[in-house]
Amino acid sequence: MRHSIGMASLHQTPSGSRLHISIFGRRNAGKSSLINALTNQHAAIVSHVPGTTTDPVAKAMEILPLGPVVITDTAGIDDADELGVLRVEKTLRVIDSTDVAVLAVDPAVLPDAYEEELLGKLRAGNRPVVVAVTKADLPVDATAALAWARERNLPAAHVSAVTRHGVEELKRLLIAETPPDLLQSAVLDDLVRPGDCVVLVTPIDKAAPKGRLILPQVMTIRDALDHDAYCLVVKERELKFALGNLKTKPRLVVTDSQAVLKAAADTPDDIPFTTFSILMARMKGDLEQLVRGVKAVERLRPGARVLVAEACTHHRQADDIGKVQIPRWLRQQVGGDIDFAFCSGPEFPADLATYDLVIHCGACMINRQEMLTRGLRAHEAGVPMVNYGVFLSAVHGVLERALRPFPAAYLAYIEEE
Ligand SMILES: Nc1nc2c(ncn2[C@@H]2O[C@H](COP(=O)(O)OP(=O)(O)O)[C@@H](O)[C@H]2O)c(=O)[nH]1
Ligand code: SF4
Ligand SMILES: [Mg+2]
Repeated sequence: MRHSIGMASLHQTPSGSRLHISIFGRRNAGKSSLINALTNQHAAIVSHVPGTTTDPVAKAMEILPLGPVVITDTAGIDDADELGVLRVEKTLRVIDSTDVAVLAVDPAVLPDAYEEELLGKLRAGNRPVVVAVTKADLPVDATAALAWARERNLPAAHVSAVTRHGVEELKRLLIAETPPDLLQSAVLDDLVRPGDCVVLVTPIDKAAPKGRLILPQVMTIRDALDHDAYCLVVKERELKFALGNLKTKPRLVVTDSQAVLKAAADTPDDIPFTTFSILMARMKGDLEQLVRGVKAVERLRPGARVLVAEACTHHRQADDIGKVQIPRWLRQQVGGDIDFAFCSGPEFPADLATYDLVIHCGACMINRQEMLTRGLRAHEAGVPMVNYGVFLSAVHGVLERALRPFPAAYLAYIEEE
């Protein structure tokens, strides 16, 4: 027997595909508070008593926009009472499972041999390190702590867990330092389990390339197989018949946007349903941010400034989606003229704050790291950002249904502003 479902699920430990971030630093450096600030949750225990959390505690959580992560609070490994050997062993064990390390430094307690030794071990293991100089709200001069980081070529942010100053900057550094393949998530992550059936609706119309399927379709099929699930690929015409013939309900129906209205009508309401565009938007960027961005379209007024950003300089066609179709739909939605600016390729303007909305392409030619960084820059500038796929699902009136399989993004969509 080649496929044992039991084996497969063992193989897919939930933390396997999560980014592992470990927070190092001495007791009271602000590690637990920093974790809370990063996650907006009270997941780690914060205490005034040194060493309350005495063992490395790993917790799975969601850090937006990084996605699912495991954060290890390394409380206790600076414990002077503990036998040196044990302490070193614990540290090395944590470093082993670390993808990116955060070194928390209290500006009032300058780094010394403890931090140097830790840094040496992290560098020996080739682990990227970001320094968080903590407690930025306190009247303590952080110049020396920041200089310490700079002299060692370590990116550093000055953060406060109290005011959240610098938290976005820290996230940006984490994204920049993380090896891109570790930030990459798969198309169907968290959506299918071994043994599930996924139904893919792929219209074969004039726009479909001859003799093959397009990349998002192929990627989804491949990823279903990687998840030990199986696929049924149909054209929209056969969908209803195919669903009727299945003995068990499929876990998910995914459709091409071209066929979204018919596919939605033919898929019973209790079967999770989404589009390839939404799957790609989630894989490439921060779906929740893009959903908030699409809601901002409703607030646009005539005369608004909108940046249409494309990540590559592909050959443009007469009815180009970015230059022609998107502007037309946006003008229709807003009911007046809009001041459009366009950028393409690696240029992404520094002065984002002058725009009322950024509408980004599907980002197929750039990685998740770059797209997340663009999203964070828009967020920092206070500018909503949406992408073509999410915007078009809204234009087609199917966004609400297509978001239901993604609870956080769905909540962002239905929540009152
Ligand atoms: N004012 C201020 N106090 C902080 C900040 N971060 C942590 N603290 C305080 O510093 C102490 C140690 O913080 P904690 O997160 O428990 O440090 P840990 O031992 O490294 O986990 C606690 O009293 C926190 O309230 C901050 O950003 N601003
Ligand atoms: S969606 Fe892909 S092909 Fe189109 S502009 Fe963006 S990166 Fe280029
Ligand atoms: Mg702690």
